[in-house]
Amino acid sequence: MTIRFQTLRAAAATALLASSALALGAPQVPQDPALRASQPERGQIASPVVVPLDQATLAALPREAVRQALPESVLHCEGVSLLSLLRASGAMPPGRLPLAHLARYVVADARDGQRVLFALAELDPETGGRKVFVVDRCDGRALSEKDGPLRLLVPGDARPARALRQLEALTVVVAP
Ligand SMILES: Nc1nc2c(c(=O)[nH]1)N[C@H]1C(S)=C(S)[C@@H](COP(=O)(O)O)O[C@H]1N2
Ligand SMILES: [Mo]
Repeated sequence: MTIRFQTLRAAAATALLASSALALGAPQVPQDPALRASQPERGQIASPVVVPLDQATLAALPREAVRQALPESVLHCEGVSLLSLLRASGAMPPGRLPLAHLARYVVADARDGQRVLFALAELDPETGGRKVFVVDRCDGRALSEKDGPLRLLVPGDARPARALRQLEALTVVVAP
């Protein structure tokens, strides 16, 4: 009886210590994997992935017409969707975006040093549905050196701050 009582008392003390440690520590996170925004194996996804921007890659993708309002003008351009480019180059898987990719984003670099980014979830048609384009022609002619030769367009952005001129590189990474 004594041993049993002491065992119970020890167990109760351990439980009390454990619960106070939890109370002091980080908030408890649900352990159901289905509730996780990203999966533990996300480290297995290649990062960084450099997205090709060469002429042959772009020429193989469907071309679309894009209208972009800018502070002082409206551009009528043509180019390819960023989604099709990311999928064609293997940087984004086809179909429903796996949960592990919700922590990934594409960084765009311009020659003038300006950088912008888009979460893959933002681009995914089933999630954010944001349409982004890589264009090479506007208003009937190839883009100038000041604006191109490639430019991003994001017609749905309220402020066209991500309509990146002088696009030089696209890189997909997992958030650190
Ligand atoms: N490379 C680069 N792209 C850029 C910017 C920039 O500073 N550098 N400014 C952005 C902002 S804030 C706006 S409003 C638009 C303006 O486009 P425009 O210069 O063709 O009128 O370009 C966007 N793209
Ligand atoms: Mo701007």
